[in-house]
Amino acid sequence: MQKKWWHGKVAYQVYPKSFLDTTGNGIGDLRGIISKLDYLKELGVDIIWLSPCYQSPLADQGYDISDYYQIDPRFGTMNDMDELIAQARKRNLSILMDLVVNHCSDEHEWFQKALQDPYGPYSKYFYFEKGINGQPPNNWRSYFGGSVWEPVSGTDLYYLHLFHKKQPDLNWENSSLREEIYKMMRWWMDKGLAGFRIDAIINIKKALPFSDYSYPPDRDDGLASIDNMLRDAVGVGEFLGEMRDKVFQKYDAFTVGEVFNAKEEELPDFIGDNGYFSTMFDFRAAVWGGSEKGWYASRHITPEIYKSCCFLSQKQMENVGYLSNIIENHDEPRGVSRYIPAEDLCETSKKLLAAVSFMLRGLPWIYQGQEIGMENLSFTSIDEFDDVSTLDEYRVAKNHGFNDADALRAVAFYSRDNARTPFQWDDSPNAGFTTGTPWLRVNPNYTEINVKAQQNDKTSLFSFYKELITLRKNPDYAETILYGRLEPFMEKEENLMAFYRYDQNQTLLVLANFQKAPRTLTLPKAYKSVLLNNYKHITIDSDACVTLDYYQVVILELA
Ligand code: TEU
Repeated sequence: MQKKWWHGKVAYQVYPKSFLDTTGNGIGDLRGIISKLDYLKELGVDIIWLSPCYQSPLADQGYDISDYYQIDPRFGTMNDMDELIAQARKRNLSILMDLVVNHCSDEHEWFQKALQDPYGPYSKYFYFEKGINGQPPNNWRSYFGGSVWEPVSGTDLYYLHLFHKKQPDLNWENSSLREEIYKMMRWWMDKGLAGFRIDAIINIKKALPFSDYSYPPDRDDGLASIDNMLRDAVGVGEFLGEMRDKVFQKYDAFTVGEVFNAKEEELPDFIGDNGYFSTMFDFRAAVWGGSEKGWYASRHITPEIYKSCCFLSQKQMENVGYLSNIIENHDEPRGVSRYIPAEDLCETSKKLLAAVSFMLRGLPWIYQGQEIGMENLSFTSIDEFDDVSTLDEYRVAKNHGFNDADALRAVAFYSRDNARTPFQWDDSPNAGFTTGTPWLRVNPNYTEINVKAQQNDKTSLFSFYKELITLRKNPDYAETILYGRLEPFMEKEENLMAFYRYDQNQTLLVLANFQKAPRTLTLPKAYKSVLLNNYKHITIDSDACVTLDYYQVVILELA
């Protein structure tokens, strides 16, 4: 594998709307991010991905862009963006923007022109299709529920939207559209970005011509999952290869793909040495247990299954490319609330989860608030939710017969709003996020879980993340952690997540007791040193028997 500049780095996702508000409008902004660059530098972050802050009606929280060349005034100005890029560069921090090009907003100029002339050139930037006997062109279901087709008023046409109806899909078969996108991308790279996180990109290739999926409907709405389309769509690489050749390669851009549903045989094309992207997120654990029926039918992941998901992805990618490892993002529940059994949630178990994720092979990511162990919010009413996806899933649960309380319980755990509650900076009102009214409720546990309470506490989760990052960047161990192979150890031991990281010169062993009950095991060989431990002590006797305490994780260098 070719070594790359970003392999030894640590990446961080900022969700601007919930990061820090400096104007009192209750919404996070770019100046708030600028004011916290030193905080991110202290944590040990090198690469920062900004979720969208372009002009947008925020129908899908900015993933519905109405002008790719403007910053939305709620987040600040283009001068603020230029300042952020400049201030980041001063600190040797790389900025990525979110590239959202499967769709734009229905308020984008292109779409407005298409509506004005549904048979004109701008309608070809989208999918305007004739209905069939007054019905939508086919039976595909949007990711956000309901048909993917919306009528074009005054015509017998419909337009396609795989996501929200305010997010019309861009027609990537149209080379004029593609050139418009590449021009925009180059414009942003010329402003000094290091690259992009690439949104929902697998969706840009549709299975054409549009047809129904007659597979037994997976829900009682008679519609069919988009997964069917993704399975049948062939040739997304034609567009992704063109994007790489026409933009990324020219800037040596760092790119991370949000890729669900990739075909196994295509993975080397995605993130191999000359792949479409530098890396892609590993979503195996995040999607485990999901059901086409809806969130209400999802199964909760266990530590043992989390472990097997991680090992499976590591195995699959070890000779393919460099993964991006996450425990959460803006679309997922808080990782500590998802992967740690609720009754075991504490600083110690949060440190264990941090260590096993950070010691996997690949680029480690922190989503804002993960470094202080922010948790899911205990929602009390469906009225508290903002997320379109959650509101749809609530309807699905109700349609399936759940009462209000059970439907709320079913969706609250998985709601994207769990990750979008305001960042918890301190124990002042609104957790120091805003002097105004926060756009989403602050988690009441902010009085205990906040940066101020942890930043100078050597025993805090925040400090443990700093130790993990320092270890990854320690020249004595970096080569093994970055490029060493990963091999499970005692894999059959339930709730023991243990694995070697090794190369020809060094062997490290991660031992994580992913459970309450202590356990004793025999080391495979003598150890040289304890590199990291989420306890002050470790019990190892002369026979190399080690006892791991409640959610204890240790990283050993073996002799
Ligand atoms: O997500 C794409 C995606 O497939 C998942 O978001 C999933 O469908 C969704 O979370 C259902 O709950 C990207 C962005 O990360 C997400 O925030 C946007 O809503 C979506 O694309 C549309 O741009």
